[in-house]
Amino acid sequence: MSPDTPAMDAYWMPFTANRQFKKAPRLLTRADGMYFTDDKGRQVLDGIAGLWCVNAGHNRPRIVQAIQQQAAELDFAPPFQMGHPKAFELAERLTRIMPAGLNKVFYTNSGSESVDTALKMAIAYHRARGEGTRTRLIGRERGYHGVNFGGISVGGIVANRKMFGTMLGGVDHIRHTHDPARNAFSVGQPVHGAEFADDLEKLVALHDASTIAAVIVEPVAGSTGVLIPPQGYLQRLREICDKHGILLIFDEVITGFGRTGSPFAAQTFGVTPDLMTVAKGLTNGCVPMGAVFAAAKIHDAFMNGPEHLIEFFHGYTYSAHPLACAAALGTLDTYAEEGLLTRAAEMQGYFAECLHSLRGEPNVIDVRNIGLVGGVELAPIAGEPGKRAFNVFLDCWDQGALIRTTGDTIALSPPLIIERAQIDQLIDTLRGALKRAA
Ligand code: PXG
Ligand code: PLP
Repeated sequence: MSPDTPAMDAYWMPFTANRQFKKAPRLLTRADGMYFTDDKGRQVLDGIAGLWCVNAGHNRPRIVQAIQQQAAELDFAPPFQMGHPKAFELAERLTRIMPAGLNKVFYTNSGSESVDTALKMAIAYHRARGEGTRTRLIGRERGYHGVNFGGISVGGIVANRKMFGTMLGGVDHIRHTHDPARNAFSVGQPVHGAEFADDLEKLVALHDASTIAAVIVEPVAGSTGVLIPPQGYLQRLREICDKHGILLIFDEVITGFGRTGSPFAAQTFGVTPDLMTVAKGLTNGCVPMGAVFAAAKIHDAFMNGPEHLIEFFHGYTYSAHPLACAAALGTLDTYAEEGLLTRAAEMQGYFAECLHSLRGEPNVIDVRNIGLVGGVELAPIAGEPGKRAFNVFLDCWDQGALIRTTGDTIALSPPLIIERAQIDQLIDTLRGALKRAA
């Protein structure tokens, strides 16, 4: 540890092996473009866009300037019963890139808050229309919807749920779509598995549609190992929801803002939800911000009653924070100027070719990809799940590349500005680490 290493006792780190980390800290001190710099001055290639959020790369001038100017001009404005111009400007700008059919924006500060907001909107929407029995929420196994109580209730990650008691009542889950026996090493969307969506029909038969408010899924499950939707799956989910009056929520916290080759995965897959949650890439990760995009019919259902009364009893102190709005506007400018919201579609062929060249390396049992997202699943070390992938992560860090692991799957999601030579560097580093982890 260098003499400049700070004291580390007080900071209880999130989703971190605290004791292991503090014995051998990995500290980042600067970032620019595709690279971090660590506390020893090493350059580390960012293979995961920070944490799936820095889609335009680091230290982008328009975003930096926007934040600096905003801090000196209007540092805070109360969001309840008050407004500021950039909050409205940003919402209008967002409607230009959203899937047709969605045109209302509610601001939050994170993906987790977006999820809980969307779940509350769904339940309250049905009640506002006189269908107050529709309170049940349906999630999916292996879903990740953040860490608040609503999100872990509909989520499907055992470790994120088992410590926290009973969570929300009235929640059920459909099966996940991961089917390596039929789909291993699929390039892009797997062929098999549209029928997994029929689980929703089973839950309708069990609970009755009149009790179900909404279904929430990630179009591509990110945190649980990059699970790509089988061809026709999302379409079928949409059809079943329409048939039974159930709202469909897409959690696009990871897939939003260009990750899959279109501004949103809804556009990539040609399926429009009723509500969409976003965060991360909305501000390029520079200032915390999230949002829920809603169809007009949902918003409009609340616009009843006396006009001086609040229509939706929900909001955060920092909803539409001026710094976040400024950062988001600078981010949208950067995305537009550089064509980043569709750049993954241009790069995905080369990325897929390089990624799938890892097939045949030691312990690689599946490779999955869409846009600029990649998953490489490894056979676990017997009796030590997650350890092999974690060893690969530590090795890549030593070799100057930041990757992410979840269980024994390695996830890649580089900034959308990545060039071919950097894709080569990322995959070569990973290949070396895989060979050493054999
Ligand atoms: N929904 C989805 C689909 C996400 O991926 C959240 C909600 C929650 O967002 P916040 O901003 O509250 O963290 C996420 C976040 C990983 C990883 O390692 C992924 C996320 C967060 C932390 C780690 O894959 N996604
Ligand atoms: N707890 C207390 C005591 C509060 O007064 C507030 C907000 O006023 C909150 C929690 C919620 O904080 P936030 O609006 O930042 O989510």
